[in-house]
Amino acid sequence: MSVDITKLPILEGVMLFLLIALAGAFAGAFITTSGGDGEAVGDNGAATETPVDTGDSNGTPSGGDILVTMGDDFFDSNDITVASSASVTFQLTNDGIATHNMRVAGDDDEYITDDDTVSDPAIFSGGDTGTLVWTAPDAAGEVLFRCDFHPNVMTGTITVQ
Ligand SMILES: [Cu+2]
Repeated sequence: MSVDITKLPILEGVMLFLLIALAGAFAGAFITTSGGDGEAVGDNGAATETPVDTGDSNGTPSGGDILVTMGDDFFDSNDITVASSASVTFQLTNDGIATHNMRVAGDDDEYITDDDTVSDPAIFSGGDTGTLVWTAPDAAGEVLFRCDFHPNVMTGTITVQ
């Protein structure tokens, strides 16, 4: 059932041409729109992947080694972010002259209680290195840490997400 456009009157031929052009434009617009939607979904997908990738490449949120340097009297990283349930080994260095350590509070947000995690060694002289092996809670939240020798000024927060 083909239509021979040459046999149609001019007006009908023009109308048919316009109709086809219009249909094509509509289809094109539709494809562009759905393409845009697809792109948006792709962007969303990328957006959700990006923080995870960033985290993984930083080695921070999902666990592993996190370098923390202690100075007189501060932690160079006092705002640390990790993923929930992450197994973290803080690699500690005392770059200062004073004595320092690192103590992570437990669920009670209190220090010198049974659920604390303390660095090994518990006392760092100037230049000493050590570790603190710690597992992030399963729930998101904030965990406090400090140096026992400078508990008021040498503090930090681990954000669990
Ligand atoms: Cu200290």
